Amino acid sequence: MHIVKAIILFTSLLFANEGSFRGKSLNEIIDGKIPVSYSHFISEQYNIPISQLNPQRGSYLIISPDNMIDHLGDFVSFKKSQGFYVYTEALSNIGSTAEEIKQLIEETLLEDPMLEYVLLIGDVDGVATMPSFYYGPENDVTDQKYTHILGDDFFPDVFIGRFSIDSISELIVNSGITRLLTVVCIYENGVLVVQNIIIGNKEH
Ligand SMILES: [Ca+2]
Repeated sequence: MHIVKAIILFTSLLFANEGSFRGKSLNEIIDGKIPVSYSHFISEQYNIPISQLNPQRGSYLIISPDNMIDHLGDFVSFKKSQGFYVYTEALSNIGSTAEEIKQLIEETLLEDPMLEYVLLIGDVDGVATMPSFYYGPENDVTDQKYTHILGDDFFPDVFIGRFSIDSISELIVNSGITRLLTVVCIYENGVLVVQNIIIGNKEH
């Protein structure tokens, strides 16, 4: 009986560790602030009602080829208007390989536990090259490896996206579309009751 209990406890601890948010203890979660986009994940993993959490808008890291940096102004302003603290990093300051980019993401996450999103600008080839990781016989590409930072697991530790653009005009179209998408969440007593994606013009 004791052995069974011990096995169950050990298994629970294993899963608790795997499912923890960035290695934080229960007390650290309750006493501190958390990135709002992880509210539901943290609520489920730690079995805490969302109403007892302190979710706040976090940080947004943009990594861009040097020739695109000067065209990110409107998009950066938009993300700031959503409450994000925005980092912008030029590729030449980081390096030229996927491993060097991943190291920058890791350093940012370790210094700033409120990091929520990483946005890569540029396709894997072309005039605005942004490296990625390759795998398999078909030489497929994945950005997910950028998010495997904490723990020896395949749980992503940060959200990641990419504008796979090859020109400045494509960048403007991509950032424009993103600006026009608005996610509206309505909560009642900390419970999500309505979530809509609205497409509209910000000038309206
Ligand atoms: Ca992980």
